[in-house]
Amino acid sequence: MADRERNAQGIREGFRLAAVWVVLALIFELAAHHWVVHDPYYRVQSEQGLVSVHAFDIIVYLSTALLAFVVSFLGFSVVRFRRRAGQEPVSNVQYQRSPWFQRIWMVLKIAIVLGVFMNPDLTGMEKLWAYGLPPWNHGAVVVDVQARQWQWRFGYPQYGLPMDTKTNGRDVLVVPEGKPIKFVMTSLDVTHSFYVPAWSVKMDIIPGETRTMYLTPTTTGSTASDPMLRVQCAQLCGAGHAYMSAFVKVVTPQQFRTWVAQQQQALTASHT
Ligand SMILES: [Cu+2]
Repeated sequence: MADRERNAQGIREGFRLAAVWVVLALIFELAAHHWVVHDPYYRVQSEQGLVSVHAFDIIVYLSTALLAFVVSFLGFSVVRFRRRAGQEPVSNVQYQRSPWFQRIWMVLKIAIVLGVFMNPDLTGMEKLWAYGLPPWNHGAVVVDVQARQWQWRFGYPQYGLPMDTKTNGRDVLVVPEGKPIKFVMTSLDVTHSFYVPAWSVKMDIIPGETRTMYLTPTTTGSTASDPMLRVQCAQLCGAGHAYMSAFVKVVTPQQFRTWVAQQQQALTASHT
C-alpha cells in the first residue's frame, strides 16, 4: 500500500475511533452525572466539605471521559485488527507509527494534568484557606477541642465555658448552623485526629501543638438522627481508639444562644 493511501486510511480510522469515543463518552457521562447528583458517597453537611465534593465531581467527569476513551480504543482495536478468515497473522509493526496521535495525546494529557492542578486543586485549596481569613471567619464561634486517651472535651472561651467543668456535660459538641466555627485543638497525650464524617473534614491533633480548623455547618442535626454526624478519632491512639467519639448537635443560632445561656447558668449554680 502506498504511503499516501495508508495515511488517508489512518486518518479515516482516527475519525471513526473519535466518533465511537464521543458517543460512548456521552452515554458514560450521563451515567456519571446521574451518580454524582444522587450523592453516592454521602450528603456532606459543611461548606468546607462541599469544596472536596466539588473536586471529586470534576475528577469523576474527567475520568469518565478517559474511561470511555480506553473502552472505545479497546473495542475499536478488537474489531479493526481482528484476524479475518484466510488471513495470515499480521505483525503489529505497521501500526506502531502514528505521530499525529502521539502529539495530540501528549498535548492533551499535559493540558489535563495542568488543568486539574489549577482547578480543583489550587482553587479548592485557596477556598479552604480563605475560610480562615476575613471576611469569612468574621464572628467565628471559638470551640476549644481537647483530645486525650480516650475522650473529647469541648470548651467555649468566648462564653466563659471551660472544658474542665463536669456539670454541663460538655463532652457534647454543640455548634450553630450557618456560622463559622473555629476549632482550636490540642492533645494531652498522643496523636489523635478530629474527624466528623458528615462534615467531610479531618485534622490530626499533635501533642505539643495547637491546631486550628475552620468549619461552617450547613445543616442542623445530631448524632442521634445521623451517626455520621459525630466526632470520631481517626488516628489509632490506643486500646480505646474505636470508642473515642463524641456526640454532635448542630442547632439554629437561636437555639445555640439558649444553650449557651443554660450552660452559663449551670456553671454559676455549681459555683455557689
Ligand atoms: Cu484518639
